[in-house]
Amino acid sequence: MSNTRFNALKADAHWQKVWDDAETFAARDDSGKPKSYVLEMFPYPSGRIHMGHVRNYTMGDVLARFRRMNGMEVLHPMGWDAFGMPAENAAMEKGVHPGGWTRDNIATMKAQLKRLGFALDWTRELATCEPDYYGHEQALFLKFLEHGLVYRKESAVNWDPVDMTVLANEQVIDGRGWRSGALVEKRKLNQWFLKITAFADDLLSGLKSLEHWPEKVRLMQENWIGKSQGLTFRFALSASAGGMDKVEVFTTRPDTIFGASFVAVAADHPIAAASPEAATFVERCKQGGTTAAELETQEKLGFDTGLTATHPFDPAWKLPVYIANFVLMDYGVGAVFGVPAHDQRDFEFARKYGLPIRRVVSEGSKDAPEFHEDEAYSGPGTLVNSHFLDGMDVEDAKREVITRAEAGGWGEGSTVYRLRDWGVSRQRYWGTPIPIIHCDACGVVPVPVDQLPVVLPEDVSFDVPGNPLDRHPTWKHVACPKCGGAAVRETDTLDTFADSSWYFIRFASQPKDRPFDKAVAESWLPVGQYIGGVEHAILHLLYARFWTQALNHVGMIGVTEPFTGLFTQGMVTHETYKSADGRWLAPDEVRDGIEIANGQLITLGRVEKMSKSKKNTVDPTGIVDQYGADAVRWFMLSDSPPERDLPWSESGIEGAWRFVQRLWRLFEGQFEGRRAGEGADAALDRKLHQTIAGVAADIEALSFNKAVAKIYELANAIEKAQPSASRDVAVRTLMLLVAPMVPHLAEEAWAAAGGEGLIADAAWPAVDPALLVEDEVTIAIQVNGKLRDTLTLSKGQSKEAIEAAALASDKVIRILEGKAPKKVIVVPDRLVNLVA
Ligand code: ANZ
Ligand code: ZN
Repeated sequence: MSNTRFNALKADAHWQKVWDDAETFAARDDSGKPKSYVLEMFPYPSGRIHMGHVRNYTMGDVLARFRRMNGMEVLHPMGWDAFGMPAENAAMEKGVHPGGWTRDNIATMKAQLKRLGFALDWTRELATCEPDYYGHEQALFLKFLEHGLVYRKESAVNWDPVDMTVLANEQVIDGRGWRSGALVEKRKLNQWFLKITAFADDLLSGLKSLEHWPEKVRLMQENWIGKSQGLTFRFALSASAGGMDKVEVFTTRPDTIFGASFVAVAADHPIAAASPEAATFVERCKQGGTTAAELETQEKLGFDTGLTATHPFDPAWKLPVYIANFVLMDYGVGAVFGVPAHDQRDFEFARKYGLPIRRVVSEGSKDAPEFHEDEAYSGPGTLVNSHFLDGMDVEDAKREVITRAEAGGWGEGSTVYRLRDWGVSRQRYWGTPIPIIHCDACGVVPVPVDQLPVVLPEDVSFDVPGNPLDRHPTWKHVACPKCGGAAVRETDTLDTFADSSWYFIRFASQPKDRPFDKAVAESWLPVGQYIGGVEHAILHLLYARFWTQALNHVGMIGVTEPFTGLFTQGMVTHETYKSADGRWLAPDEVRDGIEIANGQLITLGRVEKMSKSKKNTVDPTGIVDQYGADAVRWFMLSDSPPERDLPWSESGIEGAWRFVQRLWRLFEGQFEGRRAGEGADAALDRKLHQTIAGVAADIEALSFNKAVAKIYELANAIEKAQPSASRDVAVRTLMLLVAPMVPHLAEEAWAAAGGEGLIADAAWPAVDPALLVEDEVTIAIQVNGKLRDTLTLSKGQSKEAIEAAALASDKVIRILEGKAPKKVIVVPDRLVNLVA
């Protein structure tokens, strides 16, 4: 048998061209086959593909190819999340145009993806930065506006006075702009909002139906939505303040009402604004952080307004009213009553300002109360010191107080959410223009749908900070669509999360004249398997779910959940290296613990996610050129469970390459003109069918590493087997089993073996269920009732054969000291008991 080497470079190029020319992976809307939608999160075109992409797309690819082989019409598309800040940063730093920079990157990355042989439907490729995508997004925005799901509101933003732009919270580091380093100011700007809060309950209850989502992601979304049920009620004030003679508060613990010792309002509450003496304190509060986490850790500070609030159940009981830095204006109603004994924040506050700590929930019984001395207790228990609530448990007491408040007309049961409406305005050039015109006479006027898309002007400059749309000489000046008078365009663009909130629908259906066709989109949706990084667990996945619910609400689509299956894959990691003088070194600057350039010893750092900052990245393209696409794909699937991190290693990729070559040598035996084996090999038949079934189940479960392990085992079994007709079948079947993973090798072998058509189009091998049954049994050998040895025998052996095998056991011979047993009891297929 000749041993040729599999020439991956040649095979990769050849088969990629064949698939491309034949549009093998173009999904047909009307094939009549059952449909399957497999999607990986589309990439941001940052420049080059990284190993994380390779791993993500390989996983989706295996599933897509597998489902095609199982007779499904598979939609497996690819596109580009192409708007965003990095393009503008490149424009500022390198003087290139964001559009040119982005489109160049797309071209590079597309070539890199093609080089990996992914079974993608390139006929549906889209880039969110092109008017034929974002124009339809503008239409959807207007549709939402028409249905009251979009509104405009003045709201505070982080303003970078040097870059003259609004910053996202993540872009503010220690109070300074992440790029400019300038002290960030709070500014009030008119901003557009999408009413995601209108869907808070639907987004929450929808999570229950998402059984094929990781539990952890569902929990993260649940917490983000943050539903709280309680009571909103009003305290009468001793004097009116800020035009109010009452202060409204929200509580989730109405049961603790008799433990109250103060009322507190947020620094930007109207009551706080009404007190001139509080101005300095209020100013100070505003400088502190405002995120929930920051508020949790900050020192609790308050300002006594001198006002008092009357307890709703006791007119003689007056509570001091404070302004406090731990009360948020945009949660609940921006005011609370404090119960130091049962809320940790209130506890710290009370300690600082000498307020009473009244314990009203006991962990013990009513008569033998048990309390915590040095901290607040927020768990369940029995009500004490609480008049008509005494003896009730917490839940009953909550209900009782709500009932009395509603009966008395001073409060009502209510639900609040942590979720805020989605502010989508960005003072940026490289995004979807918000299709609105501002007219002095008519106010806010939507751009008429027949005038869409509102196209971004190309002639912009980035030599001065700020939004180039704002200072463009002509772009923003338009005639008002209503009155024809001089008007200006909205110069804000949409948050790029809007672009990724519906791209999966556009993939499914892309008519020219509207965002998508309802029936066609519904024939593909929801995405059955979505694969991406866990970093998108909240924002992207929540926005996409909201957008789908909103489209459903306005009658544009029948589905309510976009992704029924979600998988979050682990990261690709690599060792880190540091030079003797503390510089990060790239893997190719190091050999055998030595920095190649200067021969000095390096220090080995931790294994971490591949990142440019630590220089521990490996560029996929170089590796693919060296080992071929299949070896890279195989390595991505083999070593780690897909949800765990995959440590990249030279030895790992080499091992994958060797296995690809080993498969080739196995396959060669089947190439045309080779002599066929004869006769059956029952054990190999069984192994083969168990592998077919096992690999199929593993791929469906995305347990690729397990599928790989089973393929290794089968390859071993085939290599050990004698020539036979069974062996020939096993080798040909193995080509099919590995086709989703190493498709170039599989095509090459299939063609050389005279297989019909493309292996990509071939059917997944059928399983003979009879061969799945295990036919070996383990039989226990006992001597005087004690387990001494076990036998592995084929099923259904005669009593005599089992007895003979048991007596031949070395262990048994030793224990019986060569003598014959007095008695032998055989339970076929189960056990042998020897009585000595
Ligand atoms: C009295 C009370 C007693 C409270 C007690 C808690 C424990 P979650 O579960 O997160 O919704 N709260 C209400 N509005 C607030 C605001 N704008 N800023 C800061 N805190 C606010 O929390 C609800 C609880 O957080 C409410 O119930 C209120 O304090 C506080 F033993 O009322 B509670
Ligand atoms: Zn007008």
